[in-house]
Amino acid sequence: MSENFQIESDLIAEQNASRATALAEDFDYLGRKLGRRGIDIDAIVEKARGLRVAIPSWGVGTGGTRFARFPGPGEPRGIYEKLEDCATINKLVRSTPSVSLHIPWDKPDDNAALADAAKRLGLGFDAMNSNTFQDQPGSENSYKFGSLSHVDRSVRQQAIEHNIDCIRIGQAIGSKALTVWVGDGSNFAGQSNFRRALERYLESMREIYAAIPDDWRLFIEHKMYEPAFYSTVISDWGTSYYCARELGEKAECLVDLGHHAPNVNIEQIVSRLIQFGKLGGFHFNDSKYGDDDLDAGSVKPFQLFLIFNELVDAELNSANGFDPSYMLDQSNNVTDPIESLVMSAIEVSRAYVQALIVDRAKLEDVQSASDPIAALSTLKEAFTTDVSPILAAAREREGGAIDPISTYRASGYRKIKDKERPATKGISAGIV
Ligand code: LRH
Ligand code: MN
Repeated sequence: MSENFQIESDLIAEQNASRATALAEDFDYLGRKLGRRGIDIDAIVEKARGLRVAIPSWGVGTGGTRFARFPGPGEPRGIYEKLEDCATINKLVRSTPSVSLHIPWDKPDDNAALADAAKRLGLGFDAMNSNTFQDQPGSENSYKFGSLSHVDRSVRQQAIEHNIDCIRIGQAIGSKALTVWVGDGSNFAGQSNFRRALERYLESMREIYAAIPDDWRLFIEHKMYEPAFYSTVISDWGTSYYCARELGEKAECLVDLGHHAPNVNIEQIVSRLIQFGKLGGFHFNDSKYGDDDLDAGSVKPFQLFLIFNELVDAELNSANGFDPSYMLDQSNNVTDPIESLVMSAIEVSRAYVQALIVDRAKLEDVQSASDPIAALSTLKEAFTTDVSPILAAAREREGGAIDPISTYRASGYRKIKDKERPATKGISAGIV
């Protein structure tokens, strides 16, 4: 595997050298500006250097829709090539050292070999993702009418065993969490008994929970609709929260930004889950209509900022058990997936840094004074501050690229991978 092309640190150093003066000027200017607000820019850079967001293995392949998928050049053809691309993203932005696998899409033939390969690439593994929304060749039972909530015990048993299998693989490669998203639901009124479906889901999840190691977490991912279009068993944060409470302290709620109706106040859902001690993690992406899985911060950057505003508030007030797991979950249908994931990782860092420079003392004062204009202006002052120099400095100090996209393009990585990876028919690394 090591003979495959990788972007070397001297190329990054060379590219950074040509941008160092401009960055120093911009950084100095921003430092003085924040200094006037009593903010130490270097302290913010140190915080930014610590932010980590996991890459979805399924994100480095070209995604598609039910209408079509347009594979790009040099598509990864398996988990090892997916890891190469994940390592390339981390080399450039230095905030994505872990990968979230999806089973069976990434089922390793040899767990230890996979863990070694990841280690050599400077990567680790974040939450495992089970898949009981597709039937596997040769599988005994179909998930057409559901999985963990299916009326047939044998189907539920198959789905439970699959989730336990994901835990075992995760333990072997160093993961510490399992994300369970099920598409279970109905397409017609009367097709499903809402109460009994949820009871069956919980009964199944209790068996999965029993297999969760003590130092692991179980993330419940809710979603309003799709693939079911009339009702979904775990359709909202309230149901997810109820189930997490029912299951026990290792069970927490995962918020995928695309899994809500348009205009839902997701930052308030985040605040609630933090207050209730059940915020487990995120799948960051963006959307305009449905679960569009677009690049994070590409449609509603203000919403992403407002979500991090709640997260930073919790971090500063060390809310009980507050340790959310940050992951991207997007489908890159028309871009180079590496470029989209690099941009998304940068936008997540941007929202975090903008939230770090919010004048929280002032915000508290104007909130107690019921002064909405002053409150909004206090947030907007942070949101409209161009923190790019802080993000670039954090990457550079971590050994990454000041300008990741230009550096990536200068490396010719995709062209080289196109030669290294002759396309193989029928292999799809993305969601479809
Ligand atoms: C469901 C979802 C879930 C993954 C899948 C790839 O929409 O967000 O997190 O399993 O996408
Ligand atoms: Mn998701």
